[in-house]
Amino acid sequence: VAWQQVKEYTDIIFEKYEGMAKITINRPEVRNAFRPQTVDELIEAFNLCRDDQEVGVIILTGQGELAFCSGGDQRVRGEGGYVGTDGVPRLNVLELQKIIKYIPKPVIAMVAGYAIGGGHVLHLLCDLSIAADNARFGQTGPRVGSFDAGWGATYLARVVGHKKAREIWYLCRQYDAQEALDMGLVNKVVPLAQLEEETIQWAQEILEKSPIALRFLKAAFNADTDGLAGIQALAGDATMLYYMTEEGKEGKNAFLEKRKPDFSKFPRLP
Ligand code: 2NE
Repeated sequence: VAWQQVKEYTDIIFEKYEGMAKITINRPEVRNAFRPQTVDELIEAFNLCRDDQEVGVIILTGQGELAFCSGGDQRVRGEGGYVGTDGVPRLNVLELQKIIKYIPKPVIAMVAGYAIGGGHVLHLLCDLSIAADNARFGQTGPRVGSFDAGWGATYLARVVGHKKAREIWYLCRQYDAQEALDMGLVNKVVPLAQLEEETIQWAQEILEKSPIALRFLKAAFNADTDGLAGIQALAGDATMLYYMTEEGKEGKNAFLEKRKPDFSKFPRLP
């Protein structure tokens, strides 16, 4: 695939090709750990994908074969968060998590090597995960003085069950690709050399499907886990769809034309 760069960044690579966007964390020297700048760039790229009507599927990955992402860069972890060039400690990866979960387009994690700590949570929050046979998964928080008691714990329990999620967090072990597949943490395991080809195949199959159907399904899956915040997003999608109907337009047109709306011609379906 002839990926084309969308915009130049320091810590990530952002490319597009025929409806697919590929966002690559590009810090292989630290196993693709993220610092505040990395997260800012990822957030911007995801927001660009959200607004870009050509993009139907986003692939999130890490540069090289050794890691998808090893979580927060421990070298810039200060008091109260990860410290960027502005000197302010932040946990802005939580904002990134929200965008991955709420962008109304499927996000596929393409995982080679380690998906560890906060990097494991990123793959977890992607809609789908395709793993190379060298992938390794795990949380490290309680070992390195950190934890993600948000989606990193609770959504993990939804995906793999409570017993397994507690094991993953309490023991901080690593799990290979086959173990991850067995516990429902990834969708497919392929030889490393076929990872991108397989991921693109999944992306292309998704691109053939109805964007609004996919959008509502993603919103429904989120509404199931995210309470009123999830319902808000689902309801926003319903409103978007309603605005596209003649019935929705009649209300707006009547207001602008200073007349009573005539909804009589619209059916009251069973
Ligand atoms: C990822 C892992 C298992 C890889 O092991 P290995 O043996 O393949 O590589 P090595 O030698 O450990 O790492 C290569 C270089 O990358 C750096 C290392 O320090 C090393 O640097 P040099 O010695 O060559 O200079 N590196 C790797 N991960 C890094 C990191 N996260 N920050 C800074 N430098 C890193 C192994 O490296 C590992 O276990 N890494 C640490 C994983 C980890 O604990 N991540 C943080 C979890 S907490 C978190 O992410 C978080 C959260 O809990 C809540 C909110 C937000 C974030």
